[in-house]
Amino acid sequence: MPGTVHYHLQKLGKIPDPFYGRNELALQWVDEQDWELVKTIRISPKDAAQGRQELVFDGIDTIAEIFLNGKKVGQSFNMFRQVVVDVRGKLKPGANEVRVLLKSPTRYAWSQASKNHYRANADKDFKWETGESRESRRAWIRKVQCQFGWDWGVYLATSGLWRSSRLECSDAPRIASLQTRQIHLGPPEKPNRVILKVTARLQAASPQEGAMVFQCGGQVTSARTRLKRGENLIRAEVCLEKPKLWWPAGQGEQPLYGLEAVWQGDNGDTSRFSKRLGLRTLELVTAKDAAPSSTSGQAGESFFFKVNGRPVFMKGANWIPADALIDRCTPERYRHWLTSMTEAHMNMVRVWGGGQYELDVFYDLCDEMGVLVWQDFMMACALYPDTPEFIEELTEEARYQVRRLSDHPCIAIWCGDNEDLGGVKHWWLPGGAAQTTTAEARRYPGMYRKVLNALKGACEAEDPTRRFWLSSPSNGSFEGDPDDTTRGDVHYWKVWHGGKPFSDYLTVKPRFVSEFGFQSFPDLKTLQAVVPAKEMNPSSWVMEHHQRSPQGNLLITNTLAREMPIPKDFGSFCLASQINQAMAIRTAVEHWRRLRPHCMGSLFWQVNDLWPVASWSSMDYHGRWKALHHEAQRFFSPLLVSLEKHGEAVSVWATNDLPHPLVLKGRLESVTWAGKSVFKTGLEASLKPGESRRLLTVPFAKLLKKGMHPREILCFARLEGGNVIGENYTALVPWKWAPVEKPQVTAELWQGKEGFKLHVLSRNIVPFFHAELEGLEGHFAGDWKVLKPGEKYVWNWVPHFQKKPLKLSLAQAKRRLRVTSLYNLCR
Ligand code: BMA
Repeated sequence: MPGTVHYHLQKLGKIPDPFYGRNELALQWVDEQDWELVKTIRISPKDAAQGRQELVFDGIDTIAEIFLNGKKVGQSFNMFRQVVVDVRGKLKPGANEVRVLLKSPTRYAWSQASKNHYRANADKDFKWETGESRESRRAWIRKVQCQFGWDWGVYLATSGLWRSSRLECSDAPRIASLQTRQIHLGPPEKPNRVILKVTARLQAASPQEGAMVFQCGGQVTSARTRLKRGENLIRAEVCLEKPKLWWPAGQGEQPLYGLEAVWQGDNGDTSRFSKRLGLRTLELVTAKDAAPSSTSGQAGESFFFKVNGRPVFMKGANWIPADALIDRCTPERYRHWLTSMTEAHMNMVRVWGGGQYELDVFYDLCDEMGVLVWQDFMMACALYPDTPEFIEELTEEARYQVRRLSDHPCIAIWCGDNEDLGGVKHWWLPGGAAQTTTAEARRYPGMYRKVLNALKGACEAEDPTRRFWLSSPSNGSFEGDPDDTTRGDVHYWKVWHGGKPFSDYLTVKPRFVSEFGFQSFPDLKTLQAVVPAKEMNPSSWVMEHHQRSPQGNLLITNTLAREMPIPKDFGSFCLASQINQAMAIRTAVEHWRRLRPHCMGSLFWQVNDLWPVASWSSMDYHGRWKALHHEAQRFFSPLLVSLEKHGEAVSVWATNDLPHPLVLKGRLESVTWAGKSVFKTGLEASLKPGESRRLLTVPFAKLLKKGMHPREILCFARLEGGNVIGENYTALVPWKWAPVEKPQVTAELWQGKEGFKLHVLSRNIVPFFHAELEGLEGHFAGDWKVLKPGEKYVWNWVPHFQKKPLKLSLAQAKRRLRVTSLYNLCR
């Protein structure tokens, strides 16, 4: 430990890999058992005599009794809370036995549900494939909710110690938390000074005297204090002159300041706590529109984040737990995901409420890389109990998590839950699929309010610097429609779950989109590792197990037939589904970015997977980039050039997310598939920071030669200014009708100082050119591009998870080079 019982059983060879085939179903017994962890700790006579003796568990998963030398000393009901057990007087010099009895989470949830007199409605199926009740009990246990099955996830309800645990013996107090507030003085983008108001929370086992010393940015403040037994708050101020501000990725640097708090007891004992801070102001601006928005024609409320006084458009995606078995999430894997996000110009990630408050390494990396975090509290698609015990657990959890995380500059917002309000307002009305009774439906709004108000109260008390947002999606209040597009955040699912065409996205003009997504299959390699060869077909017995969205395969196949030529084999089908996914999300993001400042954020669903599965992710379980992640690198680029098709015309837009003005020149061109230029015109634009503007509209008639059909050409636009480049294209008909020709490409591998580079040049238009180095984990930066004839591209090879330099000659690498394109996937 830290870890899960499941993964330990797998490592010991007691159970097979739960991800392989349909193994998950045969492993359901694991979460129906109680498990026991035993450890012998040897302690010295000195430690056995210390004033403070505490067993500290940062996270017990989940229902547990804790025993020391055979006597029960503590318990746990919530995996999201720290458990501190006072064991003073119970330790003896020499061997001590610590035993943690982990109770079956599934049985606990079921017993709670039947013990109580009402149903907490929850979406998604409970052990759906084993044919057990469809009614979910997961809401009754404070545990990762998606471990009870989700529309992309396995049912593996783990047990274990999932964060670190330790025995602390000392005469010094425990520093339970250290929190700061910042007061910025001077211009918001360049303050002269930041005053840090620091609060340390000390837990002392006995009254004692000493000094508390705080250090930050070379400044030291200290105060003599007399501690009482129990909790003590010590406050101080540190003044930082000429502070260096922390910015989200793409807006500036991410300098971090170390803050250290040291208790120096007069008895000679010390304790310390250190963390890193980023100096920034952040505000969520929700202001009533003075007049109907010129974009939507409706008046509503803004919804945008202002960092250091500057409005920033949020670009990013939703994050789920990165592995169904958390112990397999190494820091290297976290680093890979976060680096991949910033490589795709993301500046925000939403830690979704059906998962977990992430491990420290996640937030540390977000701080370092400038990725803001939309942090949900861990409740999703369910109605949560309003029993006093449950509310008590939830508020304690919020206190602990907010104290733990609030100093991370990356955290932008606290949000109550995922889609629970939508459930109360829409899904769980009588007559719906949830079979809610009228009595239940009458009760639900009150229950929801009670739970959320308690959470809000705890959150706001612990962190007055951030907004508590009621639910995602919501308009910010209990009243009205949580899916209101004129205010608040929205989840837009009509294109996936509703089966509407991609163009439907263009009709939606929200203020901030925190979810919308489209599925695809992962890479064939990813599937081959968990699916036997004879099952390699999207709708086979095993493959359907690796597709959890009830309509998933139907929608992938239907929409492929709607947009794309039909792929020739299973591997090509997987890749074509990824192209289709990329096109769906590209349509939405480009549109919502064009709407800036009316719309100020677009986070797609979802960036990662927790096992190998067909899903909405842009990177698969192994961190392999799907076509969507490459496309994100283009559609999230700081200068977006985009082509909007409307009626029989195309408009060129430029959207500037950079913090400085741009003076741009370029051109719009239409080209035949064979590579002949048909129409060309110059483009010029000056853009203010944050400006998005339509530059030019050209009717089809001009883009085409007389007698030509729109399917015969593709339009390319490019704008350039200084070292900023934006480029893009649009087809005028669905890809399936485009007379794509056999690619005439040369793709040559070179070796530079920083590694391999692919030089790509084509004579005709090559849609979705894809290259890889077989057997190597990595990607070419620029991959899956629609190649413009005559244009030279240089794509760097970016290895994944590589610690040492690759020992591979150019000749060897060349033998591994594989290329394909839309044409090759279908013919
Ligand atoms: C969203 C999420 C998840 C779900 C996804 C895909 O609304 O919040 O609950 O996995 O849709 O259906």
